[in-house]
Amino acid sequence: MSSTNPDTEDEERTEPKDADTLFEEHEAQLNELLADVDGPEAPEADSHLSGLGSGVTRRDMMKAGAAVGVAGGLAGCSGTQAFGDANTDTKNSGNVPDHKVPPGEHDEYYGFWSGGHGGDIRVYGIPSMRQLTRIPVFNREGAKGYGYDDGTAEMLEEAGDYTWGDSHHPNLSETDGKYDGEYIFVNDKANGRVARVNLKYFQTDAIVDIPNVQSVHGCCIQSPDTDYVFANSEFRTPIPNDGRDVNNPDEYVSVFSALDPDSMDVRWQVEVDGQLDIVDSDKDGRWVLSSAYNDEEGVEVEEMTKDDRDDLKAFDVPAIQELVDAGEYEEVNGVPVVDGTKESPHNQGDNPVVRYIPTPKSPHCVEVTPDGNYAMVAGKLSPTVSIVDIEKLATADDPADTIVGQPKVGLGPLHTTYDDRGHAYTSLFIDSQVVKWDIEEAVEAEKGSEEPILGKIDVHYNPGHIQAVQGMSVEPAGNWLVALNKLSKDRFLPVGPIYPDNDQLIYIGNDADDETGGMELVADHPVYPEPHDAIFAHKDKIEPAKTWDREDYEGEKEFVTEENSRVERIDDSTVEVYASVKRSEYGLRDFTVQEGDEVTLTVTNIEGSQDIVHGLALPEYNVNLALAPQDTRQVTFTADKPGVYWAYCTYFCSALHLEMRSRMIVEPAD
Ligand code: K7E
Ligand code: CUA
Repeated sequence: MSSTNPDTEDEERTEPKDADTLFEEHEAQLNELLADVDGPEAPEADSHLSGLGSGVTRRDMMKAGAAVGVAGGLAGCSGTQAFGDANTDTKNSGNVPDHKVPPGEHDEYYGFWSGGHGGDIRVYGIPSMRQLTRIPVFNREGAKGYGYDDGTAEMLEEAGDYTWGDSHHPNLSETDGKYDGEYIFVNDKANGRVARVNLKYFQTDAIVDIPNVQSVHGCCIQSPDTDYVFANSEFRTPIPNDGRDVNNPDEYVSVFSALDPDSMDVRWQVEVDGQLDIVDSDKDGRWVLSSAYNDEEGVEVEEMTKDDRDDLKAFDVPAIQELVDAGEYEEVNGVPVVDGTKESPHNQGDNPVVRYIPTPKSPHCVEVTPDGNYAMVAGKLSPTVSIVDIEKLATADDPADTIVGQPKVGLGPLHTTYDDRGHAYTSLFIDSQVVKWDIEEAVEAEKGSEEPILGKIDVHYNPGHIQAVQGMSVEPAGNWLVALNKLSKDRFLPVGPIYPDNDQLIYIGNDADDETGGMELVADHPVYPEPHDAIFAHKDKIEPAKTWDREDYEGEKEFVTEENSRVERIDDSTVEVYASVKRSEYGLRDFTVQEGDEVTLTVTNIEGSQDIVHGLALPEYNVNLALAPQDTRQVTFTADKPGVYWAYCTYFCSALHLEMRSRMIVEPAD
């Protein structure tokens, strides 16, 4: 590996660039990296998918040569140079298992992707990368009738009635640190919400709009037993944000929120100094760590990037819960808010409830190792990853002493994931690479050392999150890794100016002593904008229902049979219509209401067979129900347009699907 430079860290600390220079250099460097791809280029012979880091690297190196120089100035690292000219003959070693899954066979793992500002969760099979379904969460979605039946529409309304969200971080619920297949919890960065997806039905069953926060970025569950769900507010605002202190940014705050995973109520919040970004839990139910940029508490980019260090916040959750139980809080908008600022009385003495740990430099993520020993904080504007020793959080006198290693990994480190053999993998946004490194070696090496690096692989291009199978749990699988690349540039047929992202599948099951450390690129996969993170679980951990269990809605909604399909007039202006549905008919061939009636339609799919789904759509009434077998849905609307309306089935369910209709007659008022 190339030379180490332990001085970098000090140089960076003593001579920070001024904000304008830093910002300009960063922009110029990004522009260079993204510049001048006019059209798809024929792949060079040696830049085939499995030809790692060859043609593409050289081409980009030509273009980005100057830029790398700038970035070197920015972050004090020569980054790709050690690898750019390396051996290009890195065709598939033959040791990679086939990622293609033959017709009729199943993938080994589920992958759950957040959909970014699409607001959904996408479900993929790993390793085939086939998309299996999408789960609408913060978005309305016609294909699943989500947001159209009364139940889901009311849930979305009560959670703020926004029509979209920005989902970033899906988390699987755990028992004993292992995925238990019950729920996914996911944040909405845009509107400060957290949602829960029930994995029995792959359906969103709760959304909470968290008081006192504007945006939620970091989101995690508490390991090992999902006793809490945690949410970081990224944007500082006055709280309550009701018009007070709008021109007084010193009064803006960020809070850390703890939710009850069953009721989805906010149990408490902690106000902090600085800001919060991403969050992860230790594996013992005590410490929860939040990374941060903008501890400067700036409102403009130059201020936000001014300082050389931003504080990681480590929350002592049981200690905070004790304060709340003892009434040591202020209630704001109905939520107990504990003072976790540096000056707080709770943070004096030997056992502060929030520890502030300086980390370089506007860092991005924090991810805890599968054994729970360390948390990795990727430096973003620093080429390092800071290794926090979690055991030391309770004992270190100086919080800075909890940082026990700081390997220099490359430019723009954002996210880290893990295999089952003591290796960490970090995404390098600016270098467009994934770097593999040895965790214990990095703890032993001097800070700023490149010695722990085992290899780097080019990805295409600009990776954000990377995830290895079960790398966030106590049971990492150590075989597949996906790099969620923000840009695909020239990798796919052009589809207009909004390009797909590119998720790349990388095999990490080999530890070869070569330039990539054995990592092999296996597949490109275009994705609709814009996933941020993903989480993977072995298929045996997830047990989806094949049909609805009607006990799950008994007492709330009727199970409508063919026999009790009927129209009930409740009063002069209210009508209830009940209809069953099966191949290829509705329980009512027609139903009549009066113009102006409020109509509640209750429909049950009485089929008992898996995969026989029916719909009920009513043209010009915006009615769109999707009904899985044994499910009942309701929709309420006002019959304000007289005429004949054909209710029809939206799922092509049988040879008589087209004939499968019912007629709604709306008689004119006079
Ligand atoms: Cu790095 Cu929102 Cu996890 Cu995007 S976040 S990349
Ligand atoms: Cu039921 Cu088509």
